[in-house]
Amino acid sequence: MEHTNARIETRVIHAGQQPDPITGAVMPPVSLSSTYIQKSPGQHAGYEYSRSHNPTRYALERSVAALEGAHVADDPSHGGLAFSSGMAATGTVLELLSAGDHLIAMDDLYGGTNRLFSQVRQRSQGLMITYLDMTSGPDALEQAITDRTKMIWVETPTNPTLKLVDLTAVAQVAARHGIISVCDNTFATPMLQRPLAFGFDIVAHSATKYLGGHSDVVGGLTITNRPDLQQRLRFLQNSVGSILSPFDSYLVLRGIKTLALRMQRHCENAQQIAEWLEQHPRVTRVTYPGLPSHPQRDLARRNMFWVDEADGTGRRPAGGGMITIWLDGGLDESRRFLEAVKLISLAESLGGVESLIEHPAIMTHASVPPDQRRTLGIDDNMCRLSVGIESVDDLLADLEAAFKSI
Ligand code: P1T
Repeated sequence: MEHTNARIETRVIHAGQQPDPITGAVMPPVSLSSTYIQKSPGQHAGYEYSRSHNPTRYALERSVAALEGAHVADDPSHGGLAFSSGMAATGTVLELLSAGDHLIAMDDLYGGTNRLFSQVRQRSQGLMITYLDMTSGPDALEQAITDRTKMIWVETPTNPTLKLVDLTAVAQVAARHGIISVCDNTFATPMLQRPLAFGFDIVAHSATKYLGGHSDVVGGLTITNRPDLQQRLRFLQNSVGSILSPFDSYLVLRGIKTLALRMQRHCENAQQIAEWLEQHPRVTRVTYPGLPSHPQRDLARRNMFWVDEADGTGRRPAGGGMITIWLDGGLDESRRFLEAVKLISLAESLGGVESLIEHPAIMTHASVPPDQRRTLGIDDNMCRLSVGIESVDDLLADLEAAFKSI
């Protein structure tokens, strides 16, 4: 049973997995065999070679396909594919494009995505890339489209400035022009935001973050509900070889089982901390999609929400677990603050059970050209906080002690 009609809190635990038919094992076994026996040349039980087919990876792929609302009926993964990292997933999606194709990307992206686009694929694949602030609405996007535009790539909320993209508007523009639309859904997760339901063609994830959830695995995912794109992505993944290992597939699948619970706590903690930070005298600005002061507050409510039948509207707004702040000061103050946190770890990455904090300009977004960083506000006084699921009182106390030191 695929549990596709069950609520998402049930799907995170059951979707894509059945007890092992031979042993009855409730968790999918970690299937390490690199190859599978054939009765006669070309006659096998659906598994030929582990780069191409792997039962543990398939279980993860079916699980995320169910969470993002994909169901490609004739595909063994139902529209999901698991990659060796988020960047491997991104790189393989770019392989859908041909030399000379034009890609329009949101202007704020994870630094590594910007690096892959501008410093690798522009040269090696001959892609033409336009970075666009899509918060200004669909008109600017329409104007940027040329007859060579083949893909639109967004993150929402963006990393690290937490800007939002109107998913419905972008998907409609893309569909009207026959352009493939891709949303990196790493920050929101399918618990809060399901881009396919807004009309997007492909969802990408760094599974290293909330899906894995425990900072102990690096992985990536793509999900699509278009059979043609799934077939092509599967072909490209098998050709390039950018697969997730069976053990890492198992770890992500294990992490996903508690995704609903974890996201609930990430959101509750982050909401409280964002409200507290907004009042703090050492903070000049806070961005968090759950704050009434977020410049796109109405869009936040339309894009990101819990599906909650108990609530009359069926939707309860949710801001996610990421907060970006600008401190009162410059690089010296940021350094002192980041060196002073004790419970919260100064480290790249996000989405784990433990709280992490970082300095985008020096760390995750160092590869973004300085003028682009300045335009986006990725300044020396900006810090990005990934709020974990610890006691919120302990997190607030840690932040307050660190503020005292600057
Ligand atoms: O690190 P990897 O699993 O390869 O994922 C890349 C990636 C893709 N998309 C988004 C939105 C991301 O945030 C990332 C990775 N980001 C970090 C490591 C970071 O600290 O922001």
